[in-house]
Amino acid sequence: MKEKDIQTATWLDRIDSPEDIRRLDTEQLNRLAEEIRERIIRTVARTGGHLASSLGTVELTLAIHYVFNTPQDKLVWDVGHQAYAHKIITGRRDRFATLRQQGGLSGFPRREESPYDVFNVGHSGTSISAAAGIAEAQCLNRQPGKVIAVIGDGSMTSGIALEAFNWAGDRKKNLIILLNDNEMSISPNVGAMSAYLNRVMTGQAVTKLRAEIKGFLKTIPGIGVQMVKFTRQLEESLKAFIVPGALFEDLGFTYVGPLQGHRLDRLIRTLQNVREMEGPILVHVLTTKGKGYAFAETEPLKFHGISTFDAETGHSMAVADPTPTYTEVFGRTLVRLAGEDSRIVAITAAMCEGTGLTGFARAYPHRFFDVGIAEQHAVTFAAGLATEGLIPVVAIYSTFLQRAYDQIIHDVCLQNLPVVFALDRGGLVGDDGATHQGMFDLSYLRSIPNLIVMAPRDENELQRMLQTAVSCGRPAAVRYPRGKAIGVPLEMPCRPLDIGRGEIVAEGGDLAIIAVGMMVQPALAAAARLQKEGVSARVIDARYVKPLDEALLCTAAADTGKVLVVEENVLMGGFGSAVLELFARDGIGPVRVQRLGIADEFVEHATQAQQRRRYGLDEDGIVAASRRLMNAVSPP
Ligand SMILES: Cc1ncc(C[n+]2csc(CCOP(=O)(O)OP(=O)(O)O)c2C)c(N)n1
Repeated sequence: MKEKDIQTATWLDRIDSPEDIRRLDTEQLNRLAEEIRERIIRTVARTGGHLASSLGTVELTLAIHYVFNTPQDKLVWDVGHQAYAHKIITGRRDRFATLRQQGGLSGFPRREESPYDVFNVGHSGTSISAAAGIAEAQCLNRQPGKVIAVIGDGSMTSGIALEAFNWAGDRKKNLIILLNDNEMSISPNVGAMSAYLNRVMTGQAVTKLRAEIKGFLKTIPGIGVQMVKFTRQLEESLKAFIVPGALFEDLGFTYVGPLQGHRLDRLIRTLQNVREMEGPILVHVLTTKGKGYAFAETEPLKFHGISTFDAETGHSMAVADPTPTYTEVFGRTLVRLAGEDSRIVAITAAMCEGTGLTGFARAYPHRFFDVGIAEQHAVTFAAGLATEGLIPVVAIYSTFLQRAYDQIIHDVCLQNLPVVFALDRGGLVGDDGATHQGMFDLSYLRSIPNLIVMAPRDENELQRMLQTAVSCGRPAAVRYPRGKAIGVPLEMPCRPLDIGRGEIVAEGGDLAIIAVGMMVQPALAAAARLQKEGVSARVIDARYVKPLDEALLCTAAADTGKVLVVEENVLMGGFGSAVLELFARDGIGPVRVQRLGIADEFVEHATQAQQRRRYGLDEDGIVAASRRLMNAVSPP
């Protein structure tokens, strides 16, 4: 940097790596923290992203990089949505403006991006397992260094985190867990662990009170000393309530805290001590979600994950559009159906708002269950409810349901229980990127016996499918996309569908475009364009990935001899595979089949439209594939 630049530079301009931070004093660090906050707010206002969580960890991030020798010391983030400050100070400051955009920085830590990103994340609860693995490997490799996991109180409730915690407490390897406790998951945190952490926080006050009572009792002549003895006896049994972190101590960790997470001086001093300690350590850090940005502090839920907004007012920049999202239509339909059938209950794994269940929770609080970030538990819990005659609807993002695969098979489908899976964010999800794509579900669900798998082409079909699912008496999954619906009217009364029946939505005889879910609309638009070129395409909305409408699909193949199958799912094992398997089994032919879907690769962050374009999953792509199919040499 030139002399003149140095004079006008902010502190942030001088930070190219954590090395630069280690040269600052506390006051300079505090100013740097403010500049980082400002940078995060301004950037996320333009790109969208996870704001509140990242604002809450600015001081913690600086303290970690100040005290520990990163990247030799390994820092593992949980979920990774709170790691924006980490990105900014680890050499990515100038690229931060590209956050979550095609070709830009990922919204989550990525090993491919930086040596400071030790482990790729996006799903909750993995940090302790990963850090424990790294700690074991360091031992085996006789490699020095500290391993630090940063996990939120919400993620700490997930099964994998508790499994890892159980393991690490016993293995006694050097492992530092920084529990970032802001009392929030996306919504306020739930469960006994959260209640315990709350007691630990207030336990400090109890300890003080206990000392005061003891002092007071001693002053009472005669009975005072006896009382103090009695208090001591009580103390052991009360330990769990009044000694901060006793639960963690009992499980093999040294507990440190609770610590004020926005006081850099104290954080640094404590972490310097912790760095010298051996064995598994849990440092309990109290932070405020949205810290330093009043709008986010007041409404941490709104600013957890937000699209573009005006940084001055906090108002969303999204263009007002009355068309509901699929999520909203799902939520409203479920409230309506629950009014008609008291057996319907709803379950979320810490995603009440995201999955559109807020209205349900308000209307039927006793029939609504937020189980925390615990997808496996959510599914088996639903199975338990179903054995007692209830109709549970488990609303989960497609990507997170991956966690509960065995529970779907072993606990729901094997017993043929009427659990409904409402799979939100099916298909390509956009800027959250590779960890959040819902592109595997058709493949991972269609191989499971007893399970019905459907995908709606519009919101009216969504309500019909949901009605079909809650009334079919078997396990059923309805898979729908992220974002706005089509804007079609919702028919009332809403009629359920025949199971396993697709529909011809455009007549034609030159080729058949068989689409499922959100691919039906671009298929229709493509057919209209092809018509102008003199090609008449029959468009079929398959509706069901399982069971297939075999007669409809085989007739289309026989009539046209040319079939294009379109799905927003990985090509392997998905809907197109099901169609090919059907044609092979029944010896349908001669027929030429082409498939459009997602290639055998992970899909990086970009807009949904960009992602769809990449795989030809839009009108242009379907037109181009249809032309190729028409021009291909006819089968013998
Ligand atoms: C397996 C899984 N389920 C759900 C989510 C969605 N999700 C992202 S962040 C989050 C809350 C995390 O809370 P916490 O760990 O306390 O972090 P905070 O945002 O409060 O800092 C949830 C539920 C996820 N990422 N992974």
